[in-house]
Amino acid sequence: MMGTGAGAVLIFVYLTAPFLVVFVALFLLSVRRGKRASAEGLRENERLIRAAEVVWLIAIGLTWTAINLVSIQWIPWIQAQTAVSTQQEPTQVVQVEAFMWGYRLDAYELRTGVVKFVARSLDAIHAFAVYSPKGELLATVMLMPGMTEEIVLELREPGEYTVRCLEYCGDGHSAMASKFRVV
Ligand SMILES: [Cu+2]
Repeated sequence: MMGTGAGAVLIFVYLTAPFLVVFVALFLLSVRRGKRASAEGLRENERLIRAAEVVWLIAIGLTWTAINLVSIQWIPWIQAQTAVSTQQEPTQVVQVEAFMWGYRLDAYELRTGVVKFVARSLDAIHAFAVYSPKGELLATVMLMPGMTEEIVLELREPGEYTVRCLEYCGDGHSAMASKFRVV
């Protein structure tokens, strides 16, 4: 949990840094312009407009920073605790066939616990991605035709899970999905 949180903060910083540079540059530019304006002895209302621009810039910057800091807790993968990759022995095995454009799972209703998914593609390259009932991506594996892939997941949370394809595979790709239920 700790590790994931630190990773999230790091990514946040990486994403934020370029915007911060632009923001600081705009801010300095604005301040310099304001100084030049007062040196040139602009009329009072023009100076007010310049001041308002700086205030506006600061307000936007602060709002934007606040929104980013507050919303970091809602990045879904920080909370992805409903399933974990595990070394434990599976108590259930599900056979998965992927094809253009859908999935065939040989079980719809599973019990909470350790589940092994044995997946293969019947035609093109697909993916087998599992999403929790909350919509968090739990695991994904690429399915090459002719090869069998296995994912072992500990599914802790009851509810309806979604299976999706994350490898572009043609016209029906975006609708290529299936469901299973954990009780
Ligand atoms: Cu696909």
